[in-house]
Amino acid sequence: MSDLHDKRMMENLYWWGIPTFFRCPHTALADADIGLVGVPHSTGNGSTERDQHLGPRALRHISALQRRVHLDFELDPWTAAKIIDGGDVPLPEANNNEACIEAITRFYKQVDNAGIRPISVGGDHSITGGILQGLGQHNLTRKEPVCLLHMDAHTDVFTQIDHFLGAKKSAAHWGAYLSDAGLIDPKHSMQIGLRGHPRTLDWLNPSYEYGFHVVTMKEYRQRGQQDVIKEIQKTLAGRPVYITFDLDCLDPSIAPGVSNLEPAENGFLIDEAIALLRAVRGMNIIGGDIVCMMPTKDSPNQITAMTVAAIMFEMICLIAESCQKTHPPPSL
Ligand SMILES: [Mn+2]
Repeated sequence: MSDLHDKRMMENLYWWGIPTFFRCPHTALADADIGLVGVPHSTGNGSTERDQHLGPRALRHISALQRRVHLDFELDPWTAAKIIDGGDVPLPEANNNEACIEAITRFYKQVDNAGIRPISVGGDHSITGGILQGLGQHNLTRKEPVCLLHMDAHTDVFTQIDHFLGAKKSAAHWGAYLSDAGLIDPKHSMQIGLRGHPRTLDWLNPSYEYGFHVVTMKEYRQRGQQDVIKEIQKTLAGRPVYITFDLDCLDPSIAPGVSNLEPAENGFLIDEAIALLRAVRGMNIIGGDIVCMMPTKDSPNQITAMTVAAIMFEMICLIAESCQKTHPPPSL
């Protein structure tokens, strides 16, 4: 039995050793291709329980299970790219959403200056506002606005109300204020998986008015996966892509530990979600996030946290594969 085999075996035991994201080294934000970051923030959406700040800890606990190689891409991401656990965004004013969003922005400006592509775990969906205030039109995007692959049961483009339970840059507002600031380009962004019964009949109007490419869950079922993948590729190709994945786009049966569940209509199953993510394979993906995990509502076997790890592994591989092409491994 080789030492390498023993090392790989041990690294996959989630209950062994010190828990970092996917067993990656916890280092300063420098000299890395990909930084895995926790954003333990939950004051941007208080409409259900407020435990979303516990998401990063839950993922660190379980993610060693997914420190794997990618069979379909024939890729070992851990050698193809330098990947670190960049720690958690410090949020000393955790109960003040507006202060947290600006703290998140300051943190991601450092990430951007270091040239590190971040993959983040929330936290509620308001974190995407802070992250993209830090990344939009800067270094990684080469001063262009970011184009979104946004998977979600909800639009997050509220314009009719100026705060959500007191939070202004809230989990419901980020899509609108980032568009207003020119940090994202809605006309080259996709919103996919919107479903359920909303509070008002005009709920999709702001998304259409901003020009987002909207694919509701009903439209996805009618059109079929391949047709939607083609639209993603046509809309995002050649642009700086950011993936934001709200776990409520998934069916509650595979992700029960999530805030704002939508039980009235089937969500994506894991193969469907992963196929949509792979639509941006080979593109310039500057980063991504996974939001709205609610660890206190997870099942005892932590299926939601394991699903989050699987989605994050997919994002890691999508970016690591491009790093490998930029810096091919030395031939032996
Ligand atoms: Mn959302």
